[in-house]
Amino acid sequence: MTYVVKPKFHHPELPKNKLGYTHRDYEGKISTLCAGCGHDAITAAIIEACFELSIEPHRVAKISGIGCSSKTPDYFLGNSHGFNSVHGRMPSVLTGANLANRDLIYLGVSGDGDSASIGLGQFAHCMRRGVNMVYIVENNGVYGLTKGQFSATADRGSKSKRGVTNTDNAIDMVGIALQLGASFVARSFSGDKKQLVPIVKAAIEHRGAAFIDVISPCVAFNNHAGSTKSFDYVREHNEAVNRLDFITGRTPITVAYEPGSVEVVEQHDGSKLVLKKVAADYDAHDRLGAMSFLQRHAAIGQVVTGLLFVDREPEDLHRHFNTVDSPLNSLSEKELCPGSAALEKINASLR
Ligand SMILES: Cc1ncc(C[n+]2csc(CCOP(=O)(O)OP(=O)(O)O)c2C)c(N)n1
Ligand code: SF4
Ligand SMILES: [Mg+2]
Repeated sequence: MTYVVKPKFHHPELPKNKLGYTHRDYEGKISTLCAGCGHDAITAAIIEACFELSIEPHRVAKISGIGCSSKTPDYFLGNSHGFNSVHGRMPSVLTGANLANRDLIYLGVSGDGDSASIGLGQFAHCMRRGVNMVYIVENNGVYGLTKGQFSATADRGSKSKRGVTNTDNAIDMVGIALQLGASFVARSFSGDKKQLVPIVKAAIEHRGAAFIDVISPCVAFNNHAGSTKSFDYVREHNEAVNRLDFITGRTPITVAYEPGSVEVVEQHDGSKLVLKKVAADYDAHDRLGAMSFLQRHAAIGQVVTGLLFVDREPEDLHRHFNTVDSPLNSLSEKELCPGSAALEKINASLR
């Protein structure tokens, strides 16, 4: 409950990361979500990922829209920057902040209602522009906050809690992200922390638009038989294509992996993704292959999870715009406004 204040004291022996911080330093307020909500498990995964990466909390900006999912940034990274924006508008607010200050880690948190309906256009444009961010959709197939109406990601033929059948086709946000050029695309499940934590870590280190669709059951409105976003359904139909380990640039790979079943993908900053293939024929660098793999499995009711696509040479909006290396908020007035002679030169070049 909001009026319950988290105790400040903690066990003196809590494990510490490289910065000397404990998990408590990455937590936020006490969650007000329903007990058992999948979104709380995603919060825990984000806390774990940031703790393990030894991220300085003041280097993170968490931005969300409206919904139970969009409330969650209040429950993690209490010492980071945060902005709870308007329904469906997280991507444009985040894009603006990112253009002004490229030095922060941008964490966009949204829901399936927030991003697949009112915010669908915003989602599409920030993916196609390659905004350097982690875009997490906490996907429960319903509008949880407004009492469980079907969202646009609800599967056709799935049933509401009251037994009404959804007759609309579902929007697959992973499919759209792939089509729009996102350079890191993954799907996971809030009930699979082992898979979700390394995916979040890898997405944070990725320099480009990283999209993660996390199936996150709504225990109040969409966890019954007939739902395809329930804990039982996802556990029974989960088809993982790979398992991911994430290794930062400085850490040598010491574990011996069986050749053939593992691929090491090096990112720009030297960090490494260790992809353990589960589906032998799956290639996480084949955008078109990923799209048809997804569709074939969706047609037989399977939920494909894992790192579905990663671009070895990602680009981002700053590179496309050829912006200066320094964040705009650190430039002086003279640099931002170079004077009438410079303006005259630009105008002359356009005549
Ligand atoms: C402009 C606007 N339209 C409608 C609403 C009502 N509304 C609040 S949250 C929400 C949907 C939330 O669904 P989702 O993004 O899936 O989040 P969840 O609660 O399921 O996590 C809606 C329609 C609103 N707040 N603002
Ligand atoms: S209504 Fe659903 S989505 Fe919202 S907090 Fe409760 S279980 Fe979670
Ligand atoms: Mg939802």
